[in-house]
Amino acid sequence: GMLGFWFRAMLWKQIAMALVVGSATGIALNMTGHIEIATSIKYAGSFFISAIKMLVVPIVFVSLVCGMTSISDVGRMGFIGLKAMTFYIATTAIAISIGLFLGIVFEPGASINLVADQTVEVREAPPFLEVLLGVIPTNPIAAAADGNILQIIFFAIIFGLAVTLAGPVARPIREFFEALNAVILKLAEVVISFAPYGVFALMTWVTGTYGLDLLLPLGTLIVAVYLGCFLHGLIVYGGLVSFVAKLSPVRFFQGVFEPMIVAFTSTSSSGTLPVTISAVDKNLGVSRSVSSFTLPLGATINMDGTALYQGVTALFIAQAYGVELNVTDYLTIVLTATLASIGSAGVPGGGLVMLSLVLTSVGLPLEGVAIIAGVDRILDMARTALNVTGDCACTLLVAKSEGEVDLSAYDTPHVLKAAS
Ligand code: DAS
Repeated sequence: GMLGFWFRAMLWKQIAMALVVGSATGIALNMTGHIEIATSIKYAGSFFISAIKMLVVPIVFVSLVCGMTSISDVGRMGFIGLKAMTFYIATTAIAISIGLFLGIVFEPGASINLVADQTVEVREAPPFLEVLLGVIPTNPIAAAADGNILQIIFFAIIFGLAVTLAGPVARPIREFFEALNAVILKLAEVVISFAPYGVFALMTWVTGTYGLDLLLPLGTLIVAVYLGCFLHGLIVYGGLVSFVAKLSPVRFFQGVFEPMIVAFTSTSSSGTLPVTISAVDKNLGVSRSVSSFTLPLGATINMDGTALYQGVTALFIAQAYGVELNVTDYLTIVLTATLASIGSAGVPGGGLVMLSLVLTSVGLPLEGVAIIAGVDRILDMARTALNVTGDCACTLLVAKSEGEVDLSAYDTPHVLKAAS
């Protein structure tokens, strides 16, 4: 019967069903005035999110150490890093441009008339030298305890290199990490199998607390951000995968479906990492010598969805307050939104915090953030899903150019792999 049907379904189908049924349940609860039920269901979702987050630090560290010990050529590693960074920054700039374009075309703030009650002083971008210095952990254990991904990446890279450099004597260490990696990936698989229930609970909560009425006044803004994320994903990532990597874009999107939905409902790229790493490994056949480095890096600095959202919302706020922007302002937004998206933490609402940087750089009133904050969760879902998809697309492209994609794994239909 129904139960058998549910348990026999593939994981990605269960997740897709949970998304639809959860949204419908939330809207029904909201319309019948049972918002408190929707709010309490959130806790079921939080169990799932906590369980994945539990795996972030171990999976990033262990998989990166394993990735490093499987690389014999250090120069090549640097080259992979350079390629990934170039890709990350270029696609981010494209994303903001799409955001600005949609902001101009849709004019989401045109119907809103607000008057700023304070003049804003222009703020400077964050000191990047400081950010760079912050990458070196003075205490690696503290870095792990704080979940500071950039510091963990740094320590894992030099630790992994040292294992290689130490030669035969370090063989037990390498084997130990290989075994640990297999265990942690297994653990991730177990946690991910609960994704449908987490997704159901989180969707019920979001749609139940927002309801349809609350979304209407800012409807154009929401449509612009969702459309932008959709277009960027389809055209930029779909295009790069088919024309540059010469791989099937359909397989790509099938393969990253699970991390996309977990990102969509959890609104955290860092939190989604275990799911992302496992999907890129299993569904796309990317070698971990590339993915163990580019995925955690991407989850921390590559946020195309966040950049796109910052572009659209900056224009939204300018329109709502009747501020005219000139070409210099647009260029400033492209620059500061690139920096702001790099600086955003991969946590819920990380991009909203950094939005203030973009606004002040062109003298827009900061109170605008308050209006956005009301619907930020809805916007966060779309941008986080795009952020994570971008990390996967970049990883696939870099791996393909390095000959590190197992093409037979990539071409095996996702459904068959799930069944085996
Ligand atoms: N939600 C964040 C992420 O994890 C970033 C943001 O808030 O824009 O990708």
